[in-house]
Amino acid sequence: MYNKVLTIQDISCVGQCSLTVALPVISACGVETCVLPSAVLSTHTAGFSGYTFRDLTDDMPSIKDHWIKENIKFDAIYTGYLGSTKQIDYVADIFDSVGTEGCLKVVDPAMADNGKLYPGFDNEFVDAMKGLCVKADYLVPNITEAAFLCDMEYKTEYDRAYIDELIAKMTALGAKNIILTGISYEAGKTGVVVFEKGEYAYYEHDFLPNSCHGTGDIYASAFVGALVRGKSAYDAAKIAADYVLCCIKATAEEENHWYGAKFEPVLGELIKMINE
Ligand code: PXL
Repeated sequence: MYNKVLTIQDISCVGQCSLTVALPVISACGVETCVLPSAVLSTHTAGFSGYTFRDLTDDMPSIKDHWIKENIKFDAIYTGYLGSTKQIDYVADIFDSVGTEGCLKVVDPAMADNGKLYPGFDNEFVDAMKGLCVKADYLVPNITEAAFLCDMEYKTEYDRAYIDELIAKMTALGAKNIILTGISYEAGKTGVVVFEKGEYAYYEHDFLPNSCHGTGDIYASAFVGALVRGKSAYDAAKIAADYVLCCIKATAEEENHWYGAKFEPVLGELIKMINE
């Protein structure tokens, strides 16, 4: 079946993240990818200074109304970095009004990493994001975002009990299925927790020391592409993790490529995994 995905996140003109990742990655999975830009920035906000920021919140209702008029519906909707708290409410409405019946909703609460919120985000935004998580079939946070959503301390060293508590709190918030990225129980290893229909599974892989910016977006995009192509959540989570590893290795070959991950030269690896 040929499915159509809508992804809602910003355009960082330069920076290998958000829409400049989601569009090519999901398309490479063989899935039609429609976009709703949440904001336009000259670069992403992690490491560049003086970037421009055009908030597109006020364009969203009329774009949605036009789609409704044209009877345009999406088989899946995947949200990433959103530009404002008000926008989160609009996105919740978009979920309800332009999704097909059974539309798959994936929310990456892209707002924080390494224990900190991204510039421009505050507790009000976090609270609004909690409301969007309830609407998601799959929530794809990293451990920092999970800690913010649960009002829990962010830890760099933890055990299974800490992760179970995060999952229990996100479930209590109303999250259905959770793909929790960057979970490391052992030095030199990291992995992904796949919590689906109340069952915990874990895919562990090598930890690569040269972590790159933008890998969360690559991960969530590949996960969505694989899921829409009919893979199980566990297989999609595994494919996305293996693809991110390929991207990080490709990036390590280049000196000074600090702002993003070189995902383009290894898109072929993703396509192979999707078609296996
Ligand atoms: O990769 C997440 C992301 C997306 N968009 C913008 C960002 C970031 C992370 O910093 O700044 C604008």
